[in-house]
Amino acid sequence: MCTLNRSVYHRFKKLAFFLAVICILTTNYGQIKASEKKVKITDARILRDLEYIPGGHERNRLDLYLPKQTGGQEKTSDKLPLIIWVHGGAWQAGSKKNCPAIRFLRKGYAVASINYRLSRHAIFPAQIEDCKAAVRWLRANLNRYGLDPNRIGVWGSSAGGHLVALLGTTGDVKEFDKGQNINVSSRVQAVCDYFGPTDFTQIGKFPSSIRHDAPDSPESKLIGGPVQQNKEACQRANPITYVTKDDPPFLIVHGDKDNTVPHNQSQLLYEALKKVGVQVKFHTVKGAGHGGFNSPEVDRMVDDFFDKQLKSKKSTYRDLASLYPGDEGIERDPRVLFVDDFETGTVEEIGARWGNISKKENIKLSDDIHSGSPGNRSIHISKNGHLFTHTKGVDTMYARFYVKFHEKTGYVHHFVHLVADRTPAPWPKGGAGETPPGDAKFSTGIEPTGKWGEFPPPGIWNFYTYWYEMKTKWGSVFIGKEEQIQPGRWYCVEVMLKANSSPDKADGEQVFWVDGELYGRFTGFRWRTTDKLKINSFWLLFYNTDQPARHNKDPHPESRVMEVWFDDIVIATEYIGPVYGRPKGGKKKATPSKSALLTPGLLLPKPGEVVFSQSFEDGPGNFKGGSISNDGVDGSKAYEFGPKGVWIWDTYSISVKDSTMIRFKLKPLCDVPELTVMIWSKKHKDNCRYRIGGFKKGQWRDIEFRAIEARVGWDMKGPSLEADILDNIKLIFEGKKTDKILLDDFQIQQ
Ligand SMILES: [Ca+2]
Repeated sequence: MCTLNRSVYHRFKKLAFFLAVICILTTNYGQIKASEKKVKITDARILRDLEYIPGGHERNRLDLYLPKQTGGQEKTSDKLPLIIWVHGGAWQAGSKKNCPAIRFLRKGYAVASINYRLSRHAIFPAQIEDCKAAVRWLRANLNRYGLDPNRIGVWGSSAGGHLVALLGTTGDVKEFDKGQNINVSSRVQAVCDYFGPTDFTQIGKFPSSIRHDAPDSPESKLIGGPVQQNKEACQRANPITYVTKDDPPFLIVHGDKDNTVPHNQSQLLYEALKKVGVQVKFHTVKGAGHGGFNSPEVDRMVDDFFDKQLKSKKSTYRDLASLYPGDEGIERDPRVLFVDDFETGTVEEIGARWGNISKKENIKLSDDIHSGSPGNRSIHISKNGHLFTHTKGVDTMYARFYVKFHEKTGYVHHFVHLVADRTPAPWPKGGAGETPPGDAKFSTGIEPTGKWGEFPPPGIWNFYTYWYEMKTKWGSVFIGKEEQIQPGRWYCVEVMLKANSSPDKADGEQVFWVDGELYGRFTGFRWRTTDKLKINSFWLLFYNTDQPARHNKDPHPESRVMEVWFDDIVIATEYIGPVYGRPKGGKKKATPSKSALLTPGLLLPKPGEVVFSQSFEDGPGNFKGGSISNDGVDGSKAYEFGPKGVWIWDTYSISVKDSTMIRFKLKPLCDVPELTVMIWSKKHKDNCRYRIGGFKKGQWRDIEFRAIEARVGWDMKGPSLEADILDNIKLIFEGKKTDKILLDDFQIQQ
């Protein structure tokens, strides 16, 4: 009974297969339906119609299938391999829609399925140019999807088999790389070729249902003329032409009864690859025609092939640094935001390119370098000092620095910080003991801590973090692996700070590594309430007081030497890794970066037009509360006011944007500890305040602040003036009736 059923089933299967072959033949080896069998997609994120040539032909699109668990792999060893499916259809038809490779999603691969221009859109080499453009685009964008740029396999059937074979053998050929991402490699690491044509000049010599030598054959249409009269074009389109021993491993599968693309086409490719020593397996499916193998054995062979070549392979690409031996040229990588190796310039010049330096007198260049250093110098800070800089604002920032503490180091008060600041200033802002507003600021410091005396100086690494949801007003501490930092030894320290993806999601993270080893990962942060707040500041800080010695009950604080060395700083949007290998030319010099604040419009919006101004030359205008004075800037007129203040109402009406700036000059004629700017908020039905300190009696001072920095509430943590209407302003201060301040050159910029 069982045997009978099975035999009926087999006969039915054979019949079905036969019918399928007939169908295929009638469409001129078009749709390889039988091999492109439908696979159910579960648990995948599907990104459809991604333009791999932005603004290119409508066929230059691909679908990307990502297993749900991808994303957030910051080290490349965690990243997934990718299989790219190239459809068949005689270069005349077919679509990325039916993609048999999606079965690999379950096995922990990502899958892409591409369209390319058909022969009616453009003749060869348009098709291979498109395939290569797709590989380059994918490779350039893999990181953001958590994929490994060094483990890309390709699989295609029939015309797609021809194109994947070409991708495999032309990895070292430049002529088909055209257009965008041109510096990105189009090499692939494994090729599975399902019965693709190869040598068009020989394809007509074997039995086939197609007259391949005819002027309207698929091959003739592809190369733009009858194959036998265009042998050179055939050679150019033949994967065998480009076979070299550095080609990636191949798996070739072909039915011995293929009546469309003769089996011999694969035989020729196999022999050429084998001859030069390329790793190749040629599997002939007995009795099978043009695809439709429907064989678990063949499926398993393909699975094993990709598993062996991609999945089980340790990627040679470890991290960003491994692409640039000795960090040479790393500053030119588009993922890199800032570098300094301290090989160039004086301390003064270094401070100038960073944008801000403090206690210059405590900072000097040193010839003490770490063992992997590709350079000759590091920077040395004693007691206190900092370098502070800005990068383009990003949602995820990685920072790497090398650091060494003095052998006799004590406990350190504050150390290196990453900061997100909505209204960046050239100098680091204070804020200790203040909870920052969720739309204005968050920061994390990677710092050594003695953990209340448990560890000798400088202690162990921990994060010291400020954000709007922190529990205490003095910030929060996150301790990772409790590994004593050895004084007098160089370390590679790396930090990652990742903003939450949207205001309601608590998916922010912070991670740190020491010498490439993960030491601490902390997740679940809602760092910010608006995605306008970006991570944009890096603070190389060495700040010391006697407080940590007390907290850690240091018995010998007087014997401590507070000195530190830093080197090889790289800030990027991807995991960087320790310096890898040596530069080609021995020692190298990076072109150091400069602060993003020094490039107008890169970090701060370019100032718009001045929409209101008053310099008091023709009287007070609508300013009230004071009187005209002749002691203005450069002998001009000014406006003098007392503690009751100066105000202007209903004279202008300006909507508050990120770029809206308020500027004026003040000269106190008395001692004024602090002045408050008050702006009535229509949105919040309350006053917004902005406080200014640091005045010197008798000295003019330029005040400039972004209007959104004014905040409801005296503690400055309330909502900002964003999207409010600015139509009034009042300046007040505390003092005696006779105390006076001069105001001049008042301006508002949109
Ligand atoms: Ca250096």
